[in-house]
Amino acid sequence: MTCQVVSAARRFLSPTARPQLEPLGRGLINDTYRVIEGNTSWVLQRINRQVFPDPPAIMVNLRRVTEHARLARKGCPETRWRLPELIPTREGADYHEDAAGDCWRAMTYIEDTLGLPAIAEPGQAEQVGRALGWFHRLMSELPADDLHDTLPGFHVTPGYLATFDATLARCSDQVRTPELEEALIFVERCRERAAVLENAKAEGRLALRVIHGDPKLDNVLFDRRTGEAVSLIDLDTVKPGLIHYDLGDCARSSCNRARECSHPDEACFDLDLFRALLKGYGREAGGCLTGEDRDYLYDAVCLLPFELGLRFLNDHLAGDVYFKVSEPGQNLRRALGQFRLARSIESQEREIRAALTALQCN
Ligand code: GN1
Ligand code: MG
Repeated sequence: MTCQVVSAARRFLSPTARPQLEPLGRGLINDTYRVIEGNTSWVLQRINRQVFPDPPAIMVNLRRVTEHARLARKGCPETRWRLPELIPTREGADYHEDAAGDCWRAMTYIEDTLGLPAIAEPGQAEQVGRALGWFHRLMSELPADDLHDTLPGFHVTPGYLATFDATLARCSDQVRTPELEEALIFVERCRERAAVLENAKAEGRLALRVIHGDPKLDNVLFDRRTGEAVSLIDLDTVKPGLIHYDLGDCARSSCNRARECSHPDEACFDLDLFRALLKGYGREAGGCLTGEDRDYLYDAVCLLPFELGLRFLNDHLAGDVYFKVSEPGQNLRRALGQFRLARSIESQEREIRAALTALQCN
């Protein structure tokens, strides 16, 4: 572990502590570590300043959201649902800014849990749906304008399209490999539909609520013993938004038979997993969805893999400056994986719409 990480960890510890540190999770933006002190652990994160320009605003949101969850849990102590809590620095601040200008924060580690690299059976997808439904229900008690918009433009697909167009114009001399060609053709095919959610928002059909912003499978924690979902972590993107972004993102990540880093050929949307995800969501999110919300759910399921693919593709063309990569071309392959997933969704439109119509909201 580098000196910078160790000395950041020390800001949250007593001066004599001798912690052990190990990398944690598979996040593509922040750097995350587990800090182990005897029998207890906590989580240390370096906030990526390139992506999140205003760490104090993130911390205000985090405090609000985690405090709300803490109070809800106090009122219902037997609940299985938990959110991480903030751990202050030795001086009592919410985060520490080091000499290099990096921001560090600490949060509780939710013990006896694990993340799943992929969904193996519908019961697990149902648990993921319950986790997102629980989160939406809990956050529905907070007014959306109580939170800062920490990442303006996040999930605004037409904005990503405009950025992509500018990037592509700058790299017109890129060699058009068959993979790149396939990706570019797919973008043109979907271009017209890119604004569907933003238009519905502008027309007042869809309202802003407090959303998670990144409810991918990696961010759901399962109880090691019972296999039940108990938490949704990674709260930097919790902010005002459309719950459609969350549902679409959760479905693209949990109902894909392949993983984000798998070969693009393996991408395939699994209907059984999707039905199970909706069953779990409907059970928890009781009454959160309006009739108009439901009208746009299919669009969201189609749009979110396209949007993420477009973001990966843009980053590939821009030189891999946003998403971490472990080898050249990885962002292009990730983009193709998302685009093929979107195609698999389109080819099952009728069945997906039927599953959405059957979605029960108690
Ligand atoms: C990023 O850092 P991580 O892995 O939590 C990204 C999400 C993407 C996701 C794809 C702030 O999340 O939007 O869906 O990668 N987060 C941000 O794996 O851009
Ligand atoms: Mg995230």
